Amino acid sequence: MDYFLGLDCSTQSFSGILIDFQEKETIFSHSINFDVSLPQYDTQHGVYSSNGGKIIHSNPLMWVEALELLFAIFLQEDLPLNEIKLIAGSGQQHGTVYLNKSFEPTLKNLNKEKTLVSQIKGTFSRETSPVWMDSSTTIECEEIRNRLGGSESTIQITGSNTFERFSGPQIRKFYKDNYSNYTQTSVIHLVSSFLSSILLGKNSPIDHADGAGMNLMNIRTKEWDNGALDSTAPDLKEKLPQLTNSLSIIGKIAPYFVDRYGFSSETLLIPWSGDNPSSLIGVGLTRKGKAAISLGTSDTYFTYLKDLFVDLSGEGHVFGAPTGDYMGLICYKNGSLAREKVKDSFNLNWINFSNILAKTPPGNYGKIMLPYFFPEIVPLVLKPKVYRFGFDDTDLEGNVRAVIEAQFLSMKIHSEWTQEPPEEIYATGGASTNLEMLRIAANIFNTNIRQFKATNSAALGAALRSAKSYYNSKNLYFDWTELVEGFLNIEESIIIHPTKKYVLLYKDMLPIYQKYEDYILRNGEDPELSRQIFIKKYFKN
Ligand code: XUL
Repeated sequence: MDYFLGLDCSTQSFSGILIDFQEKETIFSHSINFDVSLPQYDTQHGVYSSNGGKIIHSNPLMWVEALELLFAIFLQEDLPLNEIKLIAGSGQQHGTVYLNKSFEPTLKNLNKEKTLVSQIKGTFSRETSPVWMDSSTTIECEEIRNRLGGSESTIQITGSNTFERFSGPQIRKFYKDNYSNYTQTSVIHLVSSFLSSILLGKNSPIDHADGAGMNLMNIRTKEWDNGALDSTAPDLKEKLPQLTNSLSIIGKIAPYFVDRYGFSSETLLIPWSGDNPSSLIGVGLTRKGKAAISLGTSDTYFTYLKDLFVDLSGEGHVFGAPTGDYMGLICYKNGSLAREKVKDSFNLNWINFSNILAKTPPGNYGKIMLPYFFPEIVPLVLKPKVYRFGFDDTDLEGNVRAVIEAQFLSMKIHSEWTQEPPEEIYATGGASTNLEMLRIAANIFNTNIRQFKATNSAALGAALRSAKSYYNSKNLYFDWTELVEGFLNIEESIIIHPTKKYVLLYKDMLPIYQKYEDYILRNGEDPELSRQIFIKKYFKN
């Protein structure tokens, strides 16, 4: 039996999907919500927020405890763990974990009678981990960018401009603020490579896909870039794991998991990757012409890129793709948490929320929102504030529609750099179950949106990467598309088509929305007149 396990440690939960490759089916899937199942860590939405939402950390021990909980559930469910051929995982991107010199020896000598958490808790040189929602490193971004010769050369070297949440600026801040703890750090892992190390029983490499989200890897050579390392912090190379291909087998599962949970000692491992690169596989973006929107804690828009090209405007990122190629991505912090803010401020549930979307008109009577409930990545907004034009915060229907229209209008505007208008967009992530939201996206993008049954594409992507790597090692080279499609249940997916008259309406609304961004963020002209013309054209006759 060829079973493969995919794990995913995201912002708010830890998930696992076990697939049976021959039968092309998912035999078990489970998610552990951090706030609900591990309340002793006292997180809100999986994180700790301070300094007005600028500093956002999480707890690496909580992630490990979630892994232990999940494996305990596997045992209860009597899953055939000893039949699993290969395990892979993915993690929220950019977050960093700081470990002292006892980390690796501890992993090599784990006692199966004790929990992982109790054994590794003394191995951190920094108790908490800055995660992708953190935006406290603007100064460090500027310092690194200047040392690398400005934005354009930073983008050409690392695939992205410096971004507050990226690992390099975060590491630099730690080195500046906590020099003594920095010197006691013997290894800095990403969330992905940290968890990969736990399963491997020693330090795991970082895969090229997730490594690209650090401002430290050269996007062309896929090696650590000496200029970027030197611009970030001293002696950094010694503290970073190796980089490797996303599909390379890095070893076998540590004896601890064989003895405690009954995995086979022959279970192979490949490095964990980032959640977005893993989702790229999980939704089947393994060839040109398609894009995906992932609607989770972060909202992301991503495409598969056969060839490398970068966004010199500096808003987008190029990461590695687990296929060995590339992916283009933009990321929003005001994703599900912004939607939730609106929902909660009117005491709605998601059903009422959708019903309101269904009964309000596209264009929202010209009510426009810039939804910066939290600091935003694209466009860069460091001080959160919600701007409303033509309505206020007491207007229930106006707010519900405005937040969703704003999210997709912004996504359309800021994804233009990926150049290729997609033939179809695949939707994934928790909120992709909401058809009313997807209808708005279809009209704004003027593209069919395909909704799949499975929403955890990151964990599924990890399981599929496992299968691909395993069969490669047996000289059985499955085509990616063939491999993924078997699990996607394309025939059961739903397609949402754009409606021509609304496509035209949003075509008019898009430049107005863009002008509002310019007006608020770059001192542009007040677009009130254009908004009035839009209202007159669509709502006053
Ligand atoms: C991508 C990003 C987020 C995280 C969390 O650049 O920051 O999507 O990966 O999911």
